[in-house]
Parts: sequence; structure tokens; C-alpha cells
Amino acid sequence: MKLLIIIAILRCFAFSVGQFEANSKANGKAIVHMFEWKWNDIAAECENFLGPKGFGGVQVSPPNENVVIAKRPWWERYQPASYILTTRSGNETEFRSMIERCNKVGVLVYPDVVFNHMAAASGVGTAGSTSDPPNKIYPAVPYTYSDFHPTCTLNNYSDPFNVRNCELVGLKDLDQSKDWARDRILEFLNKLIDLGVAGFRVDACKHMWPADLRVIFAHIKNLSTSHGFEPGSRPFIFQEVIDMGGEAISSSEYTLMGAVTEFRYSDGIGKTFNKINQLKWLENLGSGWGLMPSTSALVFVDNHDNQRGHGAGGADILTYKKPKQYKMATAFMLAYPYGTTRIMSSFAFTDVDQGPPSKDDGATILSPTFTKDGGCDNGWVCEHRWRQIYNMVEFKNVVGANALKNWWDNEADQIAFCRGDKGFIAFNQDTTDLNQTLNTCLPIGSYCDVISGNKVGNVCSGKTVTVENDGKANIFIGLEEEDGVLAIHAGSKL
Ligand code: ZXY
Ligand code: CA
Repeated sequence: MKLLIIIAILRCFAFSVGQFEANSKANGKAIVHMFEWKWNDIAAECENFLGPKGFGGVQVSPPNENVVIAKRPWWERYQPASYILTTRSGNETEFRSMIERCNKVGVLVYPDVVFNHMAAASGVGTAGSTSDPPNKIYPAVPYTYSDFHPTCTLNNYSDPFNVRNCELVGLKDLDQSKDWARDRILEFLNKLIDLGVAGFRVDACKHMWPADLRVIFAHIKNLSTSHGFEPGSRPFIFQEVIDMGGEAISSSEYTLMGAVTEFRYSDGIGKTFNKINQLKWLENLGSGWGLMPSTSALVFVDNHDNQRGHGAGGADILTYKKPKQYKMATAFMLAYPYGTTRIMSSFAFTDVDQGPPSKDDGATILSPTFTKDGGCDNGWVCEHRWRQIYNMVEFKNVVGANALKNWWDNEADQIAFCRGDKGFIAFNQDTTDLNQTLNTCLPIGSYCDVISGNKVGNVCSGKTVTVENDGKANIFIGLEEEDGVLAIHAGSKL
């Protein structure tokens, strides 16, 4: 009898916290963060590009109302005024339509959700609601002062109480242990579930108690069967915890409840492809680097915050501003079997506070325009439309769960490896050309390198690699080439 009760308790536990896997449809596929895009533009991008190219999901900017801040910095969206679904990205109708259109083409939607805090700035929000932070009154939720922790300043990262109960840059700190706050947060998250989202990127988890998050996550509904999810599917939750070491709070406190952002990966990959570390050290990336277990890790080359030189990694973080190294780092991330991968899709910026391309004094975000070669314009970078990146998204899908094998390196800055017998990739950031006969693990045939070009009909627009019947091929990556990578896979065979 006792044993049965224990089993029953364990089973409840398993069901309530088992949200590691990007659920079945997206499992193993890349997620792209469409930072500050409008809902209608994302819907079109799902249909025209992301679905056809095999992206598994999109992270979208916070869908709920934020306080309008002068000059419209990107971070105004991290100052919630209410849970009304009206922002510069669009309204609830547009949000709903985006989710349906993206789901239909197999691209799942993961909204960024902010519930550590409410706005620090006073004024009117994007849905017209007022916020009164000095008195901690947000009438459109509604929240009043008793829903918040007593005021204190967040200034001591060695003290978990200070980090979790005090105000980060004056943002009013919600008390997620209180029933009223918890219920408003859950009402918001469950409404998003009803609209068809597949999970959440949860902002500022370091600043919330793991025990409170556990209770909140356990009360989120299963994914909506009326949006095509299998009965019993749990949301995929990835928690933002900036843990570079040296602070009181560790990312491992959050791995029980879902995936966690691995900022040390971003830092390490940046240092590697900035030539601070050698490529050969990538062989044991993962636990060899002291990173969290692969199934817990949400990995990225850069995110919307550290691409601005803020926080984790500082100047070593690679961004679209160093395209050759950025593409190499992203290709490595998509080829190497570690973590759930997220690609950043940015707008161009010169000032770290600058918001997205916009007109009418910032009120209206501009839509991306597209160039003849398929890239973006009008202020949008669209890394996800760079051939070297979207072709590696396909590489990742083709190699699937096949293990890494046949690691080769020159004991310095040239490396190569296979993924089962489905894919082969080589990198060169050494001071000489890479010119080697290597085992590609692929069946005999001619393959298009998907970095220097595409397979177009039965020809390659870039390099062609000839694999002999022993799996070997001559691999050449010249120093002066546009890209320091070469990748071939089962789907790029002529
Ligand atoms: N902001 C400017 C002005 C206000 C917003 C700034 O100088 N902030 C101080 C340094 C960055 O600290 C922040 C962190 O997380 C946030 C912040 C924030 C999360 C939010 C809203 C915020 O200011 O305003 O939802 C933060 C927390 C950490 C950490 C590093 C940074 O280790 O535990 C910013 C905004 C940054 O720079 C921001 C916003 C959203 C994010 C994020 C950073 O998800 O990661
Ligand atoms: Ca807090």
C-alpha cells in the first residue's frame, strides 16, 4: 500500500514537471528568435520560409502590453503593464492568426513571457492601460501593492534573497508565492496555451524562486488538442537564467522544471570562433566544458541581450556584425549534438538601446523587405535567411539523432566530424588552407557543399565534394574563402 502511494506521488511529479523536450513535432529542430517582429510578418515568414526550410519553432517577443518608454528602446517590452495581448507586434487577433498559420506549417510558437516583475516606468501602455509603479498599482491586471515583495534594491548577486525578492533596475517585483499573483500569471499563460502556443521562454528566472516556478509550471494546461497537439502534451519551457558562475544562484536549480539557457555555451563558442580558444577544444564541448546536461541546455551563439555587449560574455559574443565567424559558430552549433538550438534573428543596431526599425516616432514597427537574393532589408538582418545558416538547419534535420563520430583535428584550428552516415562537416580557422583527405562516413557519390552554395536541380552552385567508395574525400577550405566551413549530407547528394 505504502509503495503504491509512493508510486502515485512519483507519477504526479513526473507528469507535472516533464517539460524538457521540445514536444514531438518540433523535437530536435532549431528554434529561431524573431526578435521584435510583427505577428503578421512572422505568420508570412512561417509560410514562406521557416516551414519550408525545416525550422521547428519561433520564439516571439512578449505578446502582452508594455509601458511605452520614450525613444521606444527594445527593453520597453520587458516592462509589463498588463496581460492584454496588444503590443507594437500586433493585437490579439493577429497573434491568434499567427499561431494558427505557423502551427499549420509545423513551426511551433514560443512566446517570451515576463512575470518576475511589472513596469518600473510610469505611464500609458501599448493597449492604453495605466501603470502606477510608485504605488505598485496596475489596474488592467489588476495588481496592487500586496501582490509584490516589499521594496528593496537588487544589488547583491551573492544573496539569493536579494536577487529574488528585490527590484531589478526598479522593476516592481511580483511575489509569485501569493495566490492572487500566481492565478493572474496562470490565467495569462493558460490563455496563451488556449491560443495554441507550444511553450514559453520565461524571462528573468534567476530572479524568481524555483519552488514558485515549479508550482506555476505544474498548473499550466496541456497543449491544446484543438490546435493539433497530441493529448497530454506538455509545454516546452525554457527558462532564462544567466549563470556565468560566481553568483549565489546556479542554473542547476532550474533544470528539474524544464530547459535552461546555457550562457556559458554562448560565451565559449564566442571565444572559440573569435580565436581566443582553439577549435580542437570543441571536441568535448558539453560536460567536458562544465556545461549543463545536453537535454537541459537551450543553446545559442548570441541572444537579444548579450548581442548588445551586455552581461554574459561581453565583447567575446559573436553577432551578425562579424559574419564569417558568426556563420562558423552557428554552423558548429547546428552540427554538434548538444542542447536545443536557438538562432537569433536580429534587427540592425548601432545603439544598444535602439528599438526595431519603425516609423511615426516609433509607434509602428516596419515590416522586413526582401532582396533578390532572399535576404532581408529595411533594417532587418534576418540571420535565419543566410544560406550558411538555413542550410545547416536542414543539415541538423537530416542527421537527426545520429551520433557524432570520426572526430578529426590538426591539433589546432582545423576540425571535422561525421554525424552517423548522414552528414559530414569541416571547419578551418587556422593560418593555412585546410587540404586533407578525410573520412566523410557518407556513401559513395557527389555531394553539394551547402555552405558555399546550394544543390540546384542536379548541380551544385558552390563546391562539389566527391566521396569515394571508402567514404573518403578531398576536403579543401581555403584561408581566403568567404566561409571557413564545408558541410555535406545525405540530402545534398547529386
Ligand atoms: N536595460 C537597461 C536599462 C533598463 C533595461 C540596463 O542598463 N539594465 C541594467 C542591466 C541589465 O539588467 C537586466 C537584466 O534582466 C532584465 C532587465 C534588466 C530582465 C527584464 C527587464 C530588464 O535591466 O530591464 O525583463 C539582467 C538580469 C540578470 C543578469 C543580467 C541582466 O545577469 O540576472 C537592459 C535590459 C536588459 O539592459 C534585459 C532585458 C530583458 C532580458 C534580459 C536583459 O531578458 O536578459
Ligand atoms: Ca523577483
